[in-house]
Amino acid sequence: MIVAHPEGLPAALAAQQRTLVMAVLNVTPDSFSDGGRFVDVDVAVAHALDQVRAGADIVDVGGESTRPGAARVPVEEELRRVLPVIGRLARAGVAVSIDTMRAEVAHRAVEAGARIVNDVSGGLADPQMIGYLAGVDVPYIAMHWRGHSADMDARARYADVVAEVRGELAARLDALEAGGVGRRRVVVDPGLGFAKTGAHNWALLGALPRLLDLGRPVLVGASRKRFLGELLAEGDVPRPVDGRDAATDAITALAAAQGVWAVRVHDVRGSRDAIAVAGAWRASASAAPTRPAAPRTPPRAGRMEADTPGARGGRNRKGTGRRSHE
Ligand code: PMM
Repeated sequence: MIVAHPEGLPAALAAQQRTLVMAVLNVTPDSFSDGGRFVDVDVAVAHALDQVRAGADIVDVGGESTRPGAARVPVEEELRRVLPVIGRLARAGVAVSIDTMRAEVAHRAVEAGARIVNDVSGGLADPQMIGYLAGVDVPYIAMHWRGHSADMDARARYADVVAEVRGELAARLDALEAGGVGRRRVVVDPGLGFAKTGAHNWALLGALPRLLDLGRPVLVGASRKRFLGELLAEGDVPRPVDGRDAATDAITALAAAQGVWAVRVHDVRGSRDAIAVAGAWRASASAAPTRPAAPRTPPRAGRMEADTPGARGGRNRKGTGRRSHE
């Protein structure tokens, strides 16, 4: 079951009953996976429209790379990169989110037509962000974050990564609420790869239900990230970025099956297919016939397989003549 959509989402998205797909559009010269490809406005807009045709629900436009070690860009440069692209996409009817840590960029992007603010710092990088958000009604994605890219790898220290990330996200929800940003508008995100090692990322993915029970929609951004390159490495050589989409799609399917609100991905079609598979799987699981009644004679002691569903069906076939699909 999908956790409710955040308040303030465009109606066409709020009507969807499935996990949403947010397409990545980095208009940066240096992002790890698509850096430099979309710095030209026409190329960026054409790519975003392709992503929408492939099934993207949201296009996430970012003008500042957050790859580990990246330096910050001046605000004027970030604005120069994102505003023309957002304006064109918004006029074309695309639901745009602005991927920024800066209140001023969020403000100008929303004025230009962005409908969602995606802040990888969860409001920690810019003291003006919460005040800005309190005055508008757009949904806000608050990602788990411990510091800027330049030194975030040094902050990847946890005694219990799931408990700490969960607790730090809960603290952001409280801070946002105290600043006038109601939690019903907020989506939370574990921030895979941000002050996290591969092991931390896997621990968080394995504990999605604990993040979902914060009571807020959850967004997962695993697409093409380093931990997938490490998972698929041959020897010491990580799988290159362009060979990580199938693994990303697998994460989308598993995350969608658990009810995440959205995935942020580069390969939109693969994730839409994965979401369709997860949806069909869940629907068939919930529509499965109820189990036949338990056998009257208790199973003989010492037969471990008597507790498996297959063994139960076998006994029923023998005992009642009923088959499981009847
Ligand atoms: N990851 C990146 C950038 N923005 N936003 C959210 N909400 N969650 C993420 O995991 C996230 C993000 C970095 O990846 P990229 O370089 O492919 O954009």
